[in-house]
Amino acid sequence: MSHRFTRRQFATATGAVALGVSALPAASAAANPVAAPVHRNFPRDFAWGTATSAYQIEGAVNEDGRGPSIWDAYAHTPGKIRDGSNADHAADHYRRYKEDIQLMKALGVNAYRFSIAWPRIFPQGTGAANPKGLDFYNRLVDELLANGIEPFATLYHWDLPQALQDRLGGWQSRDTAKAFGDYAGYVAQHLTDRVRNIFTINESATFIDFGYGAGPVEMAPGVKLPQAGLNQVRHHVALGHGLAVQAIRANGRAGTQVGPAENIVACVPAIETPANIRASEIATREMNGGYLTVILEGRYTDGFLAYAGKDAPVFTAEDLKIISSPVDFVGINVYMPQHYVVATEDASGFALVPFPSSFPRMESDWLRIGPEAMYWAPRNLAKVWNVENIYISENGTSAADQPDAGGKIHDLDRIMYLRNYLTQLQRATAEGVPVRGYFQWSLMDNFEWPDGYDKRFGLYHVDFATQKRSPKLSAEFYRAVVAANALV
Ligand code: PNW
Repeated sequence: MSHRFTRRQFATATGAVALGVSALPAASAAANPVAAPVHRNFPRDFAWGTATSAYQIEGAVNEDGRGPSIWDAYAHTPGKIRDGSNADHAADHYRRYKEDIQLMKALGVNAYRFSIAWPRIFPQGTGAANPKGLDFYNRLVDELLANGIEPFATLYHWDLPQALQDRLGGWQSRDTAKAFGDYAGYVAQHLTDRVRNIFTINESATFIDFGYGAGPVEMAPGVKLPQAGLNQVRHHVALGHGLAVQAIRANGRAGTQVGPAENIVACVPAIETPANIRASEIATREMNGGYLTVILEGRYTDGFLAYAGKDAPVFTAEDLKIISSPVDFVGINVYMPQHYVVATEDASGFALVPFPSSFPRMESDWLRIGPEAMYWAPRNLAKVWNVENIYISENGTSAADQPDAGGKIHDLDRIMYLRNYLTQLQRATAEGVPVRGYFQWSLMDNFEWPDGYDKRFGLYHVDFATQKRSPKLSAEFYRAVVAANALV
């Protein structure tokens, strides 16, 4: 039998609406549970922001004494970037930052996460500072504050000064960790009179695995290390984080809030039973063993060391103390569930469930759609380590973004993605998970690393030929959420 409406059924259905049957009598309206609106609010004083990073938007790579970074060299190497592009001009934010702050204002956000380009501040990585480089961030911060937007600065979003790569092999050397600490101290001295929140390092997991490992994606510097070398890089990056925390405490204004911005390995219970939930907590600790766990506990877990075996990093007890310097908050970038987890009877207590090939994804092939990661990642962070202040330092998606005849982009898929993830975030905050703010990635389309300009993550569309910015439909969605401080 056909499932289509017969002509008669169709006539009856439309007829009912035409006759006004949908206008229910008052008494039954009051009794109708559908009529009761549920306010899914976020906490008072919640920070609503957007996020960007220096190399992805600034351009002006030779301006005002900026030194080269590993991403300049990498992007200019033929064959490395999917569309053959580089970020020499990117979104020209270095010149258009005032206009871009007005885009934020139009969204109604009260916070902005940006990154500082280390090679603008120290063109050679160490040595003489470049005051003109710092001046850009002074102008940016002043303009943000004048517009009522709280600046959150990230110190390292992957644009390592090329000089440190040439001289030291980048993060393969602990001297790079030390140089990073010195740079952090300098920034703290000059900006923390106005910048109250600092993220140290963005997504160590991503730039280490893709920059130094044999991962499915390659990023700068594009060095392929064996496992032992990779674990040593990991250790140096964690050490760099700890040295930066200490330098900010020593040189920054008292009360400056500092923490990492990590691509947490989000472990989600495959089915939310008590046993699987417990397994997801155990997995969270083990699967983040190379970075968040050592930062928050001051030790590598037995599981991490056993798994690494002879490839374990070389470290001292003093290193672990530095790495675990107390932080004020933990920032996590949440895009997807890295793993679904079930409980097991064996010693480990958990198993990772393989993903079926039909698991849904957004436009970037790595971006799996699993909104409940936005509940479980902060929930397990708070549960496992008693973290009291959490920021979602990034969340967002690429989309095909096809303009209609009038040029408007109706990015319903991005709205779908954001609404579902924010629903799970509200579930977390309603249960008391201490998430203090959310930074949507990204304010506008930008240079998406090895994907070049081929993948667009912005709430604002950027025409890279004219640098014109236009709001997509998702910008209107986000503005409505921020204005209501609730799901809409
Ligand atoms: C993050 N993955 O990168 C970065 O912090 C941003 O700079 C970037 O633009 C954004 O997310 C969107 O990609 C990631 O393959 C890159 O799992 C790749 C992955 C995750 C995060």
